[in-house]
Amino acid sequence: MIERTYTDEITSESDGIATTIAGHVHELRDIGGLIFVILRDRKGLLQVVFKEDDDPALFEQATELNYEDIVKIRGTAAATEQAHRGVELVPDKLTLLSGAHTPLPMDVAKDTDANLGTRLDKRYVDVRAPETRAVFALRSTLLTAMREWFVAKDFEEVDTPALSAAGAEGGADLFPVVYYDREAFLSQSPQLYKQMLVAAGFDRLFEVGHAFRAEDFATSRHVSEISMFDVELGYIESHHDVMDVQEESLRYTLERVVDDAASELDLLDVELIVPTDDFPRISFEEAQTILREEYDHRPDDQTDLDTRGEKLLGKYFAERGHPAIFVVGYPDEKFYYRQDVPGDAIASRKFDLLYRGQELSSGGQREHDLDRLTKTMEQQGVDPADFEFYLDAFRYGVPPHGGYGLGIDRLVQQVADLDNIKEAILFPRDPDRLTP
Ligand code: AMO
Repeated sequence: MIERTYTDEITSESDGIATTIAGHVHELRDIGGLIFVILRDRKGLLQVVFKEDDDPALFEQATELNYEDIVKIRGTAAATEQAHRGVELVPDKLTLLSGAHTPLPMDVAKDTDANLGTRLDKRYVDVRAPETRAVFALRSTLLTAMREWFVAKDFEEVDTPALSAAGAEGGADLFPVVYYDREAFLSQSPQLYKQMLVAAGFDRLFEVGHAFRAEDFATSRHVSEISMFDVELGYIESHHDVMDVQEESLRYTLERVVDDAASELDLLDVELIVPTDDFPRISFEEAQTILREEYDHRPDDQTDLDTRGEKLLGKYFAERGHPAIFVVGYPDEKFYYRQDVPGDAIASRKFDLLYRGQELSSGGQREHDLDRLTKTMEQQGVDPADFEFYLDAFRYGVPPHGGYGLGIDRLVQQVADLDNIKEAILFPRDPDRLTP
């Protein structure tokens, strides 16, 4: 390894210490006889000042530098009030490790000025910008925290296949792939496998994986490849047990982000409010009543909330101190949710979590009775024969169970307050984008 110190370890208290730093030339200012280089590494920025009078040969070398060149600089730390962080480096050796072509596709120091298309085309340059990099540091903190909650609560992490014989979420949105001599599909969701694993005795499980949706969309909250945090648990009494898990894990995750990603939130200029009260759990009918009576909004689809409806509900509950709510009991749900349960006042035990006016997850109690499951499939025009590999698991004993799938990209979008979900993904996929 090249021996070096990260810039964040060099502070005004490092005054007089000889050190070597390495990274990109973030900013470059030549003011005649003096060249200021701001070097950027993974941890931050540090100013380096080349003075012609002190070392003409080294100064000459610095005049050749370009933005984003990768350099190694040896020098001595000097405390100074002139520099942004109260310290700078007085260099004595400069090594160019790799040159950057000019012109650059965007100004990295002010990357958000470029349009999103250009930014995504040149993502490896775009993520160099500290504000963009902060999104991914925050994302990593968030995922680590969420995983930690589940591990601490005795959930097991599992891996289910990305290649499957049938889609769990509906036929039209599948990506077909050639699988030897037959057709297979990229997984839309680990749904069926989560349930088969509960049947197998994994009664507290989670999976962090990718799901693929061949949806034709042009929105700021959809992508074709999603990162999903999936959860399933057995021996539940109702969907409320599942909502409890989701509520506690999300609250913990957000608290950890506030503590552990404070500098990233600061850089992104976000004040993250963690919901402290219980998340309201309102029925689908109550949601529709609020939309109708408060906002005169009547979604066309009587079985779902539309984007505007979700936004309005988000506004309504935010004004009452609740950034997160559950909407429970959607009608006409997918075959794997329990629906029309005798005694229930709601149409199904399916819920969505809305956070700041956007759907973050779907979940619920599952149908674990084989006869009812098969009947619902038939009613919905789904051929049980295509799902025999799944249905067979229900013949050998399945405890009552439920779970949810949370869109990680949407959560990061909301937490980092990004306009477009693609900003929350390193290399997003959409109908027009398969590279880089
Ligand atoms: P659902 O299809 O609602 O449920 O997906 C769960 C969550 O995944 C996210 N999501 C998406 N994010 C970005 N782009 C998309 N195209 C996209 N599609 C979905 C959303 C959504 O809430 N099997 C069920 C979950 C379960 O019941 O356990 C499922 O996949 O945040």
